[in-house]
Amino acid sequence: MLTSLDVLNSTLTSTLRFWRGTNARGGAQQPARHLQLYEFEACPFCRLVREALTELDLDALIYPTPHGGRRFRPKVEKLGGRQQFPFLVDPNTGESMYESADIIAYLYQRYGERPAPSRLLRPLDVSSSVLASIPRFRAGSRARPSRAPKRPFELFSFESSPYSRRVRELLCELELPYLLRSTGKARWQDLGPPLLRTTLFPDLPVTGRTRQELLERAGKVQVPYLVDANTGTALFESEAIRTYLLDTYAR
Ligand SMILES: N[C@@H](CCC(=O)N[C@@H](CS)C(=O)NCC(=O)O)C(=O)O
Repeated sequence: MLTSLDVLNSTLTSTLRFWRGTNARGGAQQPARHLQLYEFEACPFCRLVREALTELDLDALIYPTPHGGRRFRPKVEKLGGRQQFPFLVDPNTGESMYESADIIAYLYQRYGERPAPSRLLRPLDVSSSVLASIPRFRAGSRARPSRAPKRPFELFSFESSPYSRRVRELLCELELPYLLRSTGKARWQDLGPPLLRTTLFPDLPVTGRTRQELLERAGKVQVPYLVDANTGTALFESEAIRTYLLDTYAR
């Protein structure tokens, strides 16, 4: 019951952002080395950057920096001079930067094959992203004690996915780094939950870079999907993933 309410509430957050961060329009060039993004889930500016990652179909190493976090916040201060988020590091070009608008423009210019969305919409984007954080209250905002894994996890997710958000929030609070495998929808037939697609279009082959990979590796296309190479665990289902993370890494 509580889980269903939480999913509903997470759905409201995605609705307040007009479901941006759902579709991956291909064409972006995958960087040779993973982009590194220091951010926290509840931050409205960070959300705008995460949406761009989905829409450009870019993977990135996510280093969570919730309030009170001690694992990655000091690194950002060392690299950039202050604790402000989001902060992007691109090891391919040696560039690093603050400011969500600059990061989004950079990602589109460097890795997209189309112009970044107009900055004229920026005030609407920022205000709706601020509103979108409200239903989630403090989720993905404050650090909780945890044990650091040796290797980052892999998380198949797309920004607007209400279920994936619940997992990302916990990863963020526990300051657990992960390789975000962007799993945005590659065509309109993929809209809605996985069951709808398999019912309406049972014969449609899976398309999308990470969607095909997910099918091959895990047998179905559903997010969130967490892979923890530290323990050899791989899981679907947001509630099961949350329980696993709390049992294995929370202190
Ligand atoms: N104009 C900046 C604003 C960034 C910003 O204000 N970020 C807040 C979090 S939403 C922050 O870094 N706060 C400091 C902190 O969390 O310690 C942007 O668009 O990136």
